[in-house]
Amino acid sequence: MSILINTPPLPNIPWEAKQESFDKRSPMWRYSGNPVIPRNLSANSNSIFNSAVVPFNGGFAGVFRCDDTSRRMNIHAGESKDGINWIIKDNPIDFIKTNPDLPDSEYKYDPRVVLIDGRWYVIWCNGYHGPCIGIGYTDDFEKFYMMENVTMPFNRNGVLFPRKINGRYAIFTRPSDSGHTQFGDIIYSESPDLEFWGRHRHVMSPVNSSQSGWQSTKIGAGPAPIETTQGWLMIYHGVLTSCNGFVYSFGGALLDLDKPWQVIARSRPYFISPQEIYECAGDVPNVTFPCAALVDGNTGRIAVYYGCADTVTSLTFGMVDEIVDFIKKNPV
Ligand code: BMA
Repeated sequence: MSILINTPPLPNIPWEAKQESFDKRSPMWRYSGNPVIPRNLSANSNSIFNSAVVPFNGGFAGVFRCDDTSRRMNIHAGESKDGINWIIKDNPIDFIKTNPDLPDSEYKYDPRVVLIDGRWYVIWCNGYHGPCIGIGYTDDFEKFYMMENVTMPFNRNGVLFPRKINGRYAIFTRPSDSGHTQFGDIIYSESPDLEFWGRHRHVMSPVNSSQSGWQSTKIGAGPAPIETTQGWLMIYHGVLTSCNGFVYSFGGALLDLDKPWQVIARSRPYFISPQEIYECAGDVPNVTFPCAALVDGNTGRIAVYYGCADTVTSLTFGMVDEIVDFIKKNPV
């Protein structure tokens, strides 16, 4: 029995056992075959990173951030039998508007995908007079429908919860500015219908660098929160400002199940920071950016997909009970 709640079994989760040599200062270890998605996997891609993967039809499906060789940002559908070898469509998703008045999207990036009540919802950072949070859905990963933007500009890192909380849909966002924002807190909001959002609650701010430098500039939610008996497990990225620019790492926090804006514990050390060559060298050096987690409800295995150096996509593994223990034993 794992500490997971409402999480179905996923016996074919991509997995590689922990090696003896693994770095015990983190509860997560990297896949030895990283990166799993190279930058040029689809016809015109300059880079494929910060992407979302879910179990689908006995295999896996996903929505991938592909910047093309004109350096335009867009999201593409993809499929895989094993979660490691992917086929990604050459063309971006052509969203069908659910309302003819919906404004066009100037660009799309950093998607997340979550199953709520039998439908797959896709959220992304949407270009509409600056970055804001876009949302749509699909039932088959073939046809995708776009809904009204969740937020006005400027906002990034929209992450939906996998179920309603107290009868309403729930989301994290990260209000920002139009540039390479120097600040960023995680905010929680609720909606009765996925269109009108309110009841905004502050969740977490960056931490003073004397306590936890990796998350001292800004933070943003990553994969959809994972429900456990110990609270929602939120894996999130944190940013440090160095003399060479931003450094993106990730760690985790536990949040109250009924009031997810209440933080139970938050990790002081990171889980993963840019250390491997594919995390340190690329279009934007020193970025590890998680957007999706596969979870096996039976064993408690977790596989996190994360973008590396804004160029390729990699996998890292952990056990839910060890991750939760690590957060509780090493809090900020
Ligand atoms: C953020 C987003 C991410 C990116 C990160 C590092 O603002 O654009 O997509 O991974 O910067 O460049």
